[in-house]
Amino acid sequence: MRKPFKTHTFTMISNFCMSLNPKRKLTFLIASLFLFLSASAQNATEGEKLFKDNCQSCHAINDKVVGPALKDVHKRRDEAWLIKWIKNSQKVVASGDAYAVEIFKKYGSVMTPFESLSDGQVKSILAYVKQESEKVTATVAVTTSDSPTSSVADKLSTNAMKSNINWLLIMVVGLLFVVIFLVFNILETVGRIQGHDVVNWSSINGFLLLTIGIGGVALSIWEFMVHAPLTVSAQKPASEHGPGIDNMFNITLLFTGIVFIITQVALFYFAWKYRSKKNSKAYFYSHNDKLEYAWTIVPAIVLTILVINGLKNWNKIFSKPASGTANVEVYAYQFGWTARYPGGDNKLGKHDFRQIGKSNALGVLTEDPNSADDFTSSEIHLPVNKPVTFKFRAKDVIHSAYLPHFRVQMNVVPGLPTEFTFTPTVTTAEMRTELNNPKFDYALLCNKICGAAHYRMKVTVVIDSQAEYDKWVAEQKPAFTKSVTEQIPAAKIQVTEPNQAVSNKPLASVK
Ligand code: HEC
Ligand SMILES: [Cu+2]
Repeated sequence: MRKPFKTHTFTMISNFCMSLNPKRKLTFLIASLFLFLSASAQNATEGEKLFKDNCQSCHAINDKVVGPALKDVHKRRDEAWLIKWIKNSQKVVASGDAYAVEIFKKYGSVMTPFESLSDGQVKSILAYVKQESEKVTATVAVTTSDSPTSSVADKLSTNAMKSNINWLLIMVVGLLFVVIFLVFNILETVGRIQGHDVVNWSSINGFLLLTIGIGGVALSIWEFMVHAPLTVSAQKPASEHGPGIDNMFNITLLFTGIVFIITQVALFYFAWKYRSKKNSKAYFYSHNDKLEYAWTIVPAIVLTILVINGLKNWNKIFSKPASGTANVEVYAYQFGWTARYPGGDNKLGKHDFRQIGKSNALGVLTEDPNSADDFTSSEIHLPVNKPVTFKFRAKDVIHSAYLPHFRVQMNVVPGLPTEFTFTPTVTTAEMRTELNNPKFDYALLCNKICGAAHYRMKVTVVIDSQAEYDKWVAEQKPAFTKSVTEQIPAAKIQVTEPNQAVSNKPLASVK
């Protein structure tokens, strides 16, 4: 048993040293530089954005998500095939293409058709995928290429090496504990021989507890000062009810913070102060009525204040604004969000889950005249300073709509519509200036672990000025016309032809 252990340790140490070899680092640098220059950067940048907007909800480069990992897909299929596939995969499957039929069978779900993407756009997505595929291959190749002597190291990727280093650290720390343990063991034995205690465990424990107490409180304060300002809660709220929520948080934090500091200081200080000493005797103290009154009544009062404050805010948030509320349906599915806007009539068409299908992802009833001018969007636009009601609907499992900047969160439950009305008060442009970050965007995130690609459930929310918003609405096209929802039996459809003039009316100007 000794030998393999030694060999293993040796490999780990040699790997560790290898990772520090400057020659290796240089090779890696040159290789990445070459890669960077050779990739058609411009193309791939556009591709990256398109990929993130359209494909990322189902695909990653190296991992299987809903669809296959796209790494090296350019080696599997030629460009013409890929373009056809991406524009309409079902068409390729229907044509009897053996490869297409096979992957469709294997994954069993339908990839969204992207007929609106131009060939050039698809090509730029493919360029991005190619660039990303090569990045990963290159890293592994460089790691392994210059260690010709070690056959074990040849097989190790960068990750494996990193984890070996961690193991080494864990071993060192473990050994340290063993040494400390042995030292104390020896000291105790010495004490026993000499007939008096060499190690005073009570003092050591008391001292350690005091250190942990001071260290813990100090770390909490540090965490607060350093990381709290980086959170969204530290930014000014971008909705009308936001300050109320922040206020509640702050008051709660103030009270709990005071209690936290007092109890932690007392806990650890007493553990140290009353550590066992020679000849010290415990003081018997059965109870104190005044103390018990105090720690019952004070928290009761504080909690009552917090709850009343909470109820007041709750009522304010959930009492509907008198008029002018625009409805937007926010539809959650694994793994993404689709917003449906009511169009000019400000009425969302009815829906029925039985209608959910290939080209009617939301299951909207096209025979409902109200749906004729409804349009969908993968980005949520809202006009500033207008109340909006989000009507939440889920296709599959429970999701949670979280808009941290607006201090909004609501569960999105299949079969149980929920809603939230709020008024955004700061436009995206204003927030960008405020934060001095030209790339800032509001986001709607899923806040319920809903499956493997939960983390991808993020869409951009844009708060426009009324003029920008009207312009955006005017550019949208009705989504539930006959041609888009052709799979519904013709007899059932009585779609009134979409009326451009009506549907282009800005949402908020409709009462
Ligand atoms: C709704 C989920 C979804 C979206 C969005 C999606 N795909 Fe797919 N994709 C799939 C699935 C599922 C498959 C596997 C085949 C099948 O079931 O039809 C697939 C297969 C593919 C393949 C073939 C992969 C292989 O290994 O041969 C390519 C290429 C591809 N997708 C590219 C894209 C691109 C590019 C986009 C974005 C423009 C995209 N997909 C968006 C779900 C999706
Ligand atoms: Cu989710």
